[in-house]
Amino acid sequence: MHTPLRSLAVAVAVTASLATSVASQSLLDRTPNLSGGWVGERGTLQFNFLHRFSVSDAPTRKVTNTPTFLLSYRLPFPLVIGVNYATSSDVVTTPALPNEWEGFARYARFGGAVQLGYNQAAKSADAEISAGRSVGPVRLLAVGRVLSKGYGTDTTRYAIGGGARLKVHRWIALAGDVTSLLDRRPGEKAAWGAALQLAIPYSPHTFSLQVTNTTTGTLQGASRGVDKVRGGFEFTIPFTLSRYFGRKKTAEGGAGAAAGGTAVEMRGMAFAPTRIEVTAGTTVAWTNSDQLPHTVTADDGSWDSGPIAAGATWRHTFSTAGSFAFHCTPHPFMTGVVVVK
Ligand SMILES: [Cu+2]
Repeated sequence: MHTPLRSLAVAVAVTASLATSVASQSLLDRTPNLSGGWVGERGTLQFNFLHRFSVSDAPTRKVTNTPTFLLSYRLPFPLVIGVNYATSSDVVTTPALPNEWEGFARYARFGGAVQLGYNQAAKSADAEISAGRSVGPVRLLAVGRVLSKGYGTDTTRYAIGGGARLKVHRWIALAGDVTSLLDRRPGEKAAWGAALQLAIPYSPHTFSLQVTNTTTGTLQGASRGVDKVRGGFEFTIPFTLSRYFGRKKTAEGGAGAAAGGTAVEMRGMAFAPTRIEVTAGTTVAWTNSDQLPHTVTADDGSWDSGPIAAGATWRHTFSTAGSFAFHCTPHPFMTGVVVVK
């Protein structure tokens, strides 16, 4: 078998063996140059701003900025469609095409993800298979990429990469990756990136401070390193459209559930109702209708749901009379009480 193909087969095998569930779209789950296979939360429009810059030598010390904007939408099934737009791109230099567009679709299944896209600057159909596996605070990532017309040439290029992130706190992670084109040409370096990944507490945003030798955030841009270190940051902004469009339907369901008197909904960063009265022996169900995880945690610590994913329901049976105040751990302003008679 031809060497690049064999290497790619190995990469795919490694990727497949790493496959476990892919977490939601957060910089805390990925590295600067690997997507981590995210597809985002259902009904969420995502706007990510990746900004990289380099500084030329003295005396000019010219700062060159290379921003990549991502706009994507997650469909009801695990498929995200999106477009990356980058300027000051160096993906295609002959002729110089500083504006780079990449449209793509990414589908997550069995813990891995497959991405198919088209890079307009390179006139190239590009694909990626990716996977991640979490082992405690460590998450390992692997990718294999095919660029049908790599960097504006008529040559199909292949790349393999791997990375890891170490979660050091609920809101802080360290991340790094290395990706290499197979059969690298002169001037082409292995791509690498290192980052401090931060969740912005009590918000759906994440932020990355990074250094890397890549330019843009497209598959082609993220597969090739150059002889220049860039600083950069990325900011992720999810817009939960389903919060606006899905409201009526869910509100009706909520009202119906409330009539039963044993259901609490988590919506719009609040419990509804905030107070519920039940008889001893009753099971209360909390359903998370938001697009981010919540918890139901007793103020006295006697019971705790742990993270309840978007759309999931958690139940707890109250066997003794009393008043049980609870809150959400990541959002302590979310409070409620169960009164058991
Ligand atoms: Cu919460």
